[in-house]
Amino acid sequence: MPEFAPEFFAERRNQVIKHLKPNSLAFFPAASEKINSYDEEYPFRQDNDFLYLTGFEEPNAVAVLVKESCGNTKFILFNQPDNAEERVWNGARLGQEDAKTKLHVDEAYSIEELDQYMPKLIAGKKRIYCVFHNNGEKPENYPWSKLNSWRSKIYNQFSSEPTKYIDIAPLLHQMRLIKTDAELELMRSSIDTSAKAHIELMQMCQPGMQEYQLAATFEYYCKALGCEGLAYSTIVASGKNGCTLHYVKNNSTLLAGELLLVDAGAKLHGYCADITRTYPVNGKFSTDQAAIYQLVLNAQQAGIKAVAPGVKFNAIQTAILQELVPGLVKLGILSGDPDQLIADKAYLPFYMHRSGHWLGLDTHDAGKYTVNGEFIELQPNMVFTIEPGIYIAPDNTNVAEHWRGIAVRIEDDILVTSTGCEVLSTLVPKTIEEIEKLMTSVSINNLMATRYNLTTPLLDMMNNGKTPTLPISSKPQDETSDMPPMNTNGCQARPEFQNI
Ligand SMILES: [Mn+2]
Repeated sequence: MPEFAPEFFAERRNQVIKHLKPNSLAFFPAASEKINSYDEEYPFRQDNDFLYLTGFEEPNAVAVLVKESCGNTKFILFNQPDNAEERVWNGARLGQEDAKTKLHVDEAYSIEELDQYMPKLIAGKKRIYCVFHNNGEKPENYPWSKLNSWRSKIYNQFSSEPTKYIDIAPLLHQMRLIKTDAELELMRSSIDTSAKAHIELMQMCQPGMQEYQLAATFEYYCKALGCEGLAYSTIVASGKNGCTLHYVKNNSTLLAGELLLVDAGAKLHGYCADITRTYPVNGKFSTDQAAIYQLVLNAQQAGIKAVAPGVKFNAIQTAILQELVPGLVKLGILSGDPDQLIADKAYLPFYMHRSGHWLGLDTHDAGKYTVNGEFIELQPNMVFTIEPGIYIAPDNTNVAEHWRGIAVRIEDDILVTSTGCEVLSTLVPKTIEEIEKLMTSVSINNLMATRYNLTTPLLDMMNNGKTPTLPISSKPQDETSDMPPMNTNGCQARPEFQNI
């Protein structure tokens, strides 16, 4: 598995620097830590623009690229100092000395010196570049409030304000849109891992299981196979829950006769996968489910077929609609002339999102879809999803009752090649025949018992949806008798773990 070398990020910074005018400065803040509750933080997630240019995964940092009038350039990093107390509580930080060798930084300073040093760096510069969004940061942080405070210091001390503030996002995000070979290798790997985890879920899916059990298994597989975690909150939506596009409660019981929609992906070195499959809980599609499923699959295949360099992004949606809408008419879910129905957007109650999105460091990756009102053309090494769906709301009284509550989405990850495209997530079965074969060919008890080393009560629960009957002692125990004895220093001894 490739780890990115410091030269890799240096090359990206050089690409950015090439586009900066002389006598300018660009700065990129790291993400800050976010509080989950009280004093407990969410797992840290780096700002992706910062990560893309530095490969540095600590919070409280700012990367600065300077281009002098003479054309000389410098990469300056402000980052957290390493200190003994921090090491005890949170582990070692990179610090300033190691930043020079490990990140190829020209100059590194403590983040505590930022507000003192930045006005000096900015003073006399004609142009300041930064990303003009705050990426969920509080408005009192980056970039505007910080810039304003540095500007006021410049005004007081140097009286030479920069003349232009320029959004560098279009340049940076255009770079992120076209993947390098090293990035593609990581994406192939995170997509491959996600595909394997999807197959596991298809094999273990049984009536009576809980949606969250499948969600937990997906995450387990992603991590067990070497990814750092999930690209986004897993959606495991059974039955009508699939009609809620961003359903993440995952707390319903899987019922025989219903469909299950699983939208889930792993993340590897920050690179995301995003795959959706829909399949019958009991392994066999009903006639109605099969009709809707086949229609979505045909639409997805039409969308994939439309992909080639030079084709505009919206050609995919057009191809999808030209398959989906006539199909909905044939099934009696829509009525009228298909072309007119497409023009009138009559499909919106059943298909209300676009064909897909860019994929990369973000699941909905950076990069524009239109320029000056025109959809952009596809280029080799772009990666995106194609994910048509049909969602028939349970309360939609405009359609026959037997259709209501059916939700199907099929999503694959697509790489544009020089001649067409490659489906990167092709490993996960997608045709009705393949899915039914996979779901009915495995003995669930054997699979669960051997792969997860599960005990019989838990297997019973998973298979039957019943609460397991665990052995209990015949007489109530004295509450205090389970307490471990006190050590002489007054602390409780740690109880020994027991095998079950
Ligand atoms: Mn998606």
